[in-house]
Amino acid sequence: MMNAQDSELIRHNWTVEESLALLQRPFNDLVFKAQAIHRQYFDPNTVQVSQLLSIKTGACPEDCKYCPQSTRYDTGLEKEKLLEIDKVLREARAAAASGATRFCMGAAWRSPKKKDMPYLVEMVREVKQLGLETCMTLGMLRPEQAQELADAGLDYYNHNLDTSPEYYGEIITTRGYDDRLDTLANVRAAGLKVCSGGIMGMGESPRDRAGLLVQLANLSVHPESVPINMLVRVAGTPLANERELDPLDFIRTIAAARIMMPRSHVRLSAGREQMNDSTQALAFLAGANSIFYGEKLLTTSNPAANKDMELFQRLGIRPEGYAEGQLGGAEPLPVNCPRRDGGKQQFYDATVN
Ligand code: SAM
Ligand code: DTB
Ligand code: SF4
Repeated sequence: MMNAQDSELIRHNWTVEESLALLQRPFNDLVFKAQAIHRQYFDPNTVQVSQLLSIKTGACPEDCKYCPQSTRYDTGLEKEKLLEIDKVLREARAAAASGATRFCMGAAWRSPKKKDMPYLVEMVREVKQLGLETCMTLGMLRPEQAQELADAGLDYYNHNLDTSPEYYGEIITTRGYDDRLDTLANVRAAGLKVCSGGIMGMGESPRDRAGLLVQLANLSVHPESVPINMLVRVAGTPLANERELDPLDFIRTIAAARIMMPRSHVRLSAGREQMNDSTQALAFLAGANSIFYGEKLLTTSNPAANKDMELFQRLGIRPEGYAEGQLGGAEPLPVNCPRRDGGKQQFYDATVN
């Protein structure tokens, strides 16, 4: 239900000029506005924690210039067949035990094949039984595939728009922007929650970053989850030598995403390992409230879990779903799951008001 505040702040008619004007505001004004909006919709000291697993690695036929998994670039990646369900479940149990509340499974596919669907359905069912939220990112989905995954109990589907419609052709030629929008529409129509965002630092202009945010914010329902990735420059990919984006411009993008999609979780996504703690702290101040946790993203590395928990502790941040009285997820919880004691031991035992 929309209240008066929502109807003013939750908009779907953003223009690129407005979005660009946000990105170009004085930094303090922009971050202050983002934090003020953030506080109207979220606990400012809580961050959602997801863990990623690559269930099928490498040998992807697509030509995404940023991606180490494309078969077209020699990145030295060892390709792997589809992981066995037992192996996925072992990883999911470990993720739950170390504090993640969502488990995201990614495959280096253009789109899933018919023969893969029973395996994917079974995987969703079993991971859900562990009390974790489930997310998949498998490439393009047709309506009936999205429905099959939704019926299996999948919670989220990740499919990024990556950049603006204008810049997209510089980065990917094997599928178009409209293909991506079609998949997002199919995912939404199936009743799945949408996770969609992009990558910063691919040589795009501020107007392209503004254009991406407009595409996301003007969807008929805002994506529930908006991953803002900093390009991980992988040797062998065409973007390996791209100039590093000013971290403050990355923070600006997070702040504008927070302002334009106030109720969405904005994820400080790939690229954290290359960021210092202060940049990450600024991202949380600008309204980021989700991270990928665990030593690995899909194929590249991520900060060690203990380093993240130390940062959370220094910032007085609690992982979402762990505060007393806020325990989420379906029972039964796995043995050793920190949610059994509210996560107090593992994460955070100071009181922040
Ligand atoms: N193959 C599927 C697809 O492309 O939709 C799913 C997996 S794909 C690796 C998921 C997303 O990871 C991409 O859309 C892209 O946004 C992100 N990604 C891939 N390589 C990246 C990199 N080097 N740096 C930052 N993000 C990256
Ligand atoms: C997203 O936006 N970022 C994640 C997830 N969705 C699938 C992937 C990041 C991948 C980074 C490069 C790699 O580890 O291969
Ligand atoms: Fe394939 Fe996805 Fe990588 Fe593109 S981003 S090359 S579709 S794995």
